[in-house]
Amino acid sequence: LMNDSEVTPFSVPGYACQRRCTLENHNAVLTDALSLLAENAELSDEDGRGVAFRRAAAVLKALPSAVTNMSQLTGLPCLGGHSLRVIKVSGWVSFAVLQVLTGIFGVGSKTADRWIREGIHNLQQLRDSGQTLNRAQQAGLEHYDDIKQPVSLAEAEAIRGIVGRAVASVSPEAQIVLTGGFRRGKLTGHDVDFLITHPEEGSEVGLMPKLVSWLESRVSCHLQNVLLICDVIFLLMFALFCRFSLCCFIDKQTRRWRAVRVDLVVSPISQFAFALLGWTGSKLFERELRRWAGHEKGMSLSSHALYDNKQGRYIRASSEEEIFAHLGLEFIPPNERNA
Ligand code: DCP
Ligand code: MG
Repeated sequence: LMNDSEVTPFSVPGYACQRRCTLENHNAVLTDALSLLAENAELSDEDGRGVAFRRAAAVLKALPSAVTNMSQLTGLPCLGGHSLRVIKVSGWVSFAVLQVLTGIFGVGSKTADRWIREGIHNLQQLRDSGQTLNRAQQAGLEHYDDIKQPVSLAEAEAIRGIVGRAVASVSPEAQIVLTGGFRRGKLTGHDVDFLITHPEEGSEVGLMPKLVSWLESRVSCHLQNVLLICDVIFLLMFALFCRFSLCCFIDKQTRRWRAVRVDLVVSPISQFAFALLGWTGSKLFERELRRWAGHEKGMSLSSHALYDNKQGRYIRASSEEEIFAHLGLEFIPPNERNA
């Protein structure tokens, strides 16, 4: 980057939830580096530093063109010394190892840390180590390459068909929405996120276990007998690993089984708008919405509710638009929440 006093500095509002940020990124080289540093900080449990890097990356992502000159960044929010300086990265070896181990579904940084200290530095060493793995970790290790591979929009839609069918058979009136990155217009994702609700408050109770057992019972039939739905040969198994993370095995035309992460969230209709807003992301956009709500409005926002701290009461909303209005923010549609 050159220094040139002729250049007009960029101007960007302080909160990501005040900005419109599409998937078009003119500063990918810079934001990739910052994201990597953020990930590094998060893996070493330095959340504060991680957030600082992510905020800085989000500011750069919102710029209308590539940064050509350091002086354009003068006065921009969230770009502290850490982010502006070229950062000497030490400990990349252990970072790379951590990335591999925490990349296993069901393995967090604590577990990975323990394994590294026990001399486990790769998947083969883990397989050979005789470590006791829980069900999620076993599947994560077995399907490591599949789960690492991005999910395409076509796959997400095929899975929507499967899960939609399952939802309809356990609760005909229940509704299912694709959330997460795909709702923001992304063409690939690391998983597929769904939000499920029922128009009658209370009828969503017990839906998740019913859904899971429906899927699991189907799965055992499929083991004997491959089933064709919508031209997609799909589903070897569905297994509930943690609260709502599933792993499903589908095939595209390749006739190959494929593991994909699926996140299912069930929400009562009274909380649906909050859940929809909360699960659509991006993660930074969500964090910034909550920061805005707290610091600027004296409110607490979660994916369940909005609470007015001063008045001491919950504020109802039945759409995302209403929530933005309560927060005194201009409505930003999902495809412009890619902070
Ligand atoms: N979310 C959040 N905070 C978390 C986890 C999730 O705010 N700790 C919200 C914002 C995310 C959404 O849920 O955008 C879905 O989580 P994902 O991790 O699946 O994120 P994306 O769907 O945005 O990314 P990807 O496309 O990689 O799946
Ligand atoms: Mg997702």
